Amino acid sequence: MTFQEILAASGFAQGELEGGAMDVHTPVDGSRIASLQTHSESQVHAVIARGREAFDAWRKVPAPRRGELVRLLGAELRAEKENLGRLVTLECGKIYQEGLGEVQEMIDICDFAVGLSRQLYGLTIASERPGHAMRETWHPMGVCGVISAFNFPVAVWSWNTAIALVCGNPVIWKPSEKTPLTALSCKKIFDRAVARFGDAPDDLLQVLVGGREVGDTLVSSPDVAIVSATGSTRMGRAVGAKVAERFGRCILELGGNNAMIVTGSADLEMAVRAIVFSAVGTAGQRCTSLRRLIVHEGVYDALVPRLKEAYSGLPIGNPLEEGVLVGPLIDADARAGMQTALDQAQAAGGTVHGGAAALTDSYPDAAYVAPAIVEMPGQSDIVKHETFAPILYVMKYSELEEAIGIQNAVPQGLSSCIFTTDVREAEEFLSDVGSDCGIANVNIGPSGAEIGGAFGGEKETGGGRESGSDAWKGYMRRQTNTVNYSRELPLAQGIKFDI
Ligand code: UN1
Repeated sequence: MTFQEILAASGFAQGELEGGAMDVHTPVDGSRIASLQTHSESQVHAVIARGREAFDAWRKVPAPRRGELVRLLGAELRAEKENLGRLVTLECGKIYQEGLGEVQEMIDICDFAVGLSRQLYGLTIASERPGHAMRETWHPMGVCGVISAFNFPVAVWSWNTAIALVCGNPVIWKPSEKTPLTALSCKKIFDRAVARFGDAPDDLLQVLVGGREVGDTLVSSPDVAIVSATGSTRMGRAVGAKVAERFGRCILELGGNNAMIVTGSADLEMAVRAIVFSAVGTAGQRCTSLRRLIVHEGVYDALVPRLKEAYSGLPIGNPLEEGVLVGPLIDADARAGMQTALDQAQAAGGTVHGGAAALTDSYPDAAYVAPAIVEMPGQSDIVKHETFAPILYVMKYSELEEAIGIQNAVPQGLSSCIFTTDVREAEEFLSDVGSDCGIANVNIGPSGAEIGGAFGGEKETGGGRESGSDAWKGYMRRQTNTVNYSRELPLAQGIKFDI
């Protein structure tokens, strides 16, 4: 399919994506595929005001009925899986299989949220006073602002949106300026679900197009009760401070610097497959990508040559083509950042394998690279830094405690894993003295998490949790209720206060 055909299949009319000041390029070949109009500051304020009105209506709709809208969104996504998956590939450059996987993740979270819409359970609590009942209840919060990154342009939005909607909150979405088209496509899909639903209030989902200024206006508004932001630590630091200043609620999913420990007892065959998928999948541009490999000295010489061999045969190319496993980086800046990191690693004593620019003749305006393996003498500064590119730093260890120490000695705390067949090693890694990350896996790479678990991490990753488990509580207001059904008025703590 041509780029135009991919856009047309997603329902974009001729001319719909032209005439604005914000150019959108496809990383596939670097060409311009759209020029969009951006929202002005006053337009953003108007959007927020409409979001507030939508909230006033939506919170009155019973949660299971709100779930019905999300069920319809899931149905529309099922019908649109191939088209949206292909558009994801066109706009962010991940291979088509991963584009499809991303849409599947959206479908899965819709299913999860539909069930959740009947399970927003509170608690009953034993009161210390006779004739009293205590409980904890959950209520809609208000408008939920979602800021998403280019690398998961639609799935992360859907985790937030499916849950926010069943919790009674409308959503205002500010996608990355690198991937607004997938957002506009999701809006069309969402509008179809709304039409089938029948009586939803207007403006349950609004999309903002623009750069940082648009995001700033959104996060600074006291009418945006929740800001869920995914992206770099730098972005999160700015957003978190703005939201904290007005005591808003933030859900932050920021940088990761994810490690795998391969112990002496590991199944190396499995480890190789997991390493390659986690380190080069999505061209190393997942928050959960594997960036650090900590290998027991006893298996280092058996593992690393196998990895180099696997890397040497990786099909790099147009992500729309079948059989390709490594697509392009998002843009030239990303490729330059990768090269700088490799230079720094080399200066710190690292031995670099791969990492060169690729396909420069066929795609001179795109940013393809060969994934790199870098053998490091230790965890130098550059290894502690998240470079959003397919660089795998490899280090050696001798004792598990030391390996866990290396794994934890970075500012980020998103995902981690251990490959071992020894239950003691596995349990230690998952224990209180093990991995300090939000996600810790055994015999599975750090990426590709299922939506059923809570997703997010500690330290500079921001501490937020999205998607499954009880992450929904981040989208609701908790209320403690005490009801006196007696004819007395006993005070708590036994206080006497007779008048
Ligand atoms: C991200 O990169 O921001 O676990 C999200 C994974 C995906 C989500 C990644 N399910 O790799």
